[in-house]
Amino acid sequence: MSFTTKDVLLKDDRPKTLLLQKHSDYLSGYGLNKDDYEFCMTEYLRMSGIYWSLTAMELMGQSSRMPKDEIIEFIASCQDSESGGVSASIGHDPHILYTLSAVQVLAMYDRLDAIDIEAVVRYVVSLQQDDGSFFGDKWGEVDTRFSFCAVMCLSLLHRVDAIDVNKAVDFVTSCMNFDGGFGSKPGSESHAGLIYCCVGTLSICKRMDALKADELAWWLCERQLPSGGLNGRPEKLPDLCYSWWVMSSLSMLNRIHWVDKKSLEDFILACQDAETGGFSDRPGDITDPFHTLFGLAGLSLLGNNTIKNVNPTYCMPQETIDRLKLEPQILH
Ligand code: GRG
Ligand code: ZN
Repeated sequence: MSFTTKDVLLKDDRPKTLLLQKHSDYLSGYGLNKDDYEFCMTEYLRMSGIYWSLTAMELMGQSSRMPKDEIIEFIASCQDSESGGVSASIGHDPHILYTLSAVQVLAMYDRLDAIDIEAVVRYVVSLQQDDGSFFGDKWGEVDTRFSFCAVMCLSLLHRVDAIDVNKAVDFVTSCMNFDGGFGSKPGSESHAGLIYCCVGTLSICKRMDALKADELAWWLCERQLPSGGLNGRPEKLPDLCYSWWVMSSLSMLNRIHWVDKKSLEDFILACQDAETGGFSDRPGDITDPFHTLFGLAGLSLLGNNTIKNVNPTYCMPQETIDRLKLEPQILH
């Protein structure tokens, strides 16, 4: 057995301040050249890419630099007229992940009228199974991620009542493990990303009472490594996106003070690229919009007041959640 901890070392010449202007320039330039190799290779997740970028820009107060009309038109042309679901890109198959991203973007823009909402509701309802779980699309994969996407999507549309909420909650709680954590399906290993999805589902359904809050928060704060960064499960390297999956969950549990905030902030800042802008998974790696959102959102949860408040359940600006009059449950 090895007792060495998998971790990274933060270098002395790492970025130590928040480079907001760099990140805004990075995201507003992303995808301007549609022939760019990386942009082409990520077409299969374009709709989520738009959600990550727009949310990050909103949190920096820079969303006016995004091509709003082009984005709304793109989303409308990704809705499938048969199923009502939304795809990642034009001509792709609809999936609940991209349906959620589309609804999140339209909610931020206050333009939910741009797609057929009743058709979205029908699509989400059609994916719920007898045991309360959700398929991701017509091919039938079940995952607690999809439960969260379904519930969040319908809540943004004020239509959670269209599904069987009790059964959805029962399925999610059936994925709870002895350590208080959650996996992708019953019996699957606890993983911080899926814990966020399950706690988020219970937060939206106002069933946080179903959690073992102390056990779960203990498992979550144990994810912090000497570098200050967080991993997603034991024996794994730290990754910036877990600053979101772990800290948002701890926030909903009202226990973010269980991690060392200062060293986590140092780790997040070290994941910035001072030349290109953007954040990467670990210091020195290549940046991307996904980690850029979770870097900024993580710093927002840590109380950075140059970034707008992010809602820990929805990973959207708190001002959007307030405008929609949504009140996800947070433990007190
Ligand atoms: C609204 C923010 C938001 C999300 C929508 C899709 C989704 C809901 C949540 C995804 C949650 C999740 C499963 C995150 C984990 C992502 C990730 C880094 C997976 C990598 O897993 P491994 O096992 O990596 O390859 P590790 O770090 O364990 O080595
Ligand atoms: Zn990551």
